[in-house]
Amino acid sequence: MAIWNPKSVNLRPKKEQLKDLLERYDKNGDGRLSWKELREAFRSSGLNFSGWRAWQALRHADENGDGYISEEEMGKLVKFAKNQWGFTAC
Ligand SMILES: [Ca+2]
Ligand SMILES: [Ca+2]
Repeated sequence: MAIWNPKSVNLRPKKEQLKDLLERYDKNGDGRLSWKELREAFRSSGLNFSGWRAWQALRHADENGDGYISEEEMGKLVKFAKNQWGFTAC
């Protein structure tokens, strides 16, 4: 299932949707997305250069600089993906 659906760019992600997205890709269940998990998320959505994109998105959205995307930072991540690549999560 493609959840970074480019056809629904006008929709604004809701809090529950962000949480759902996080849980979907949080493979080790620590409640946050690592670069590896982010890379997998992009790759499974069919994006090229998923590793590079994951790094870009992480660097942009990781506000507290811990190297992970938390639930609070998901909004920024999704916004970044939308603005940069026209992808949206919902
Ligand atoms: Ca995780
Ligand atoms: Ca963070």
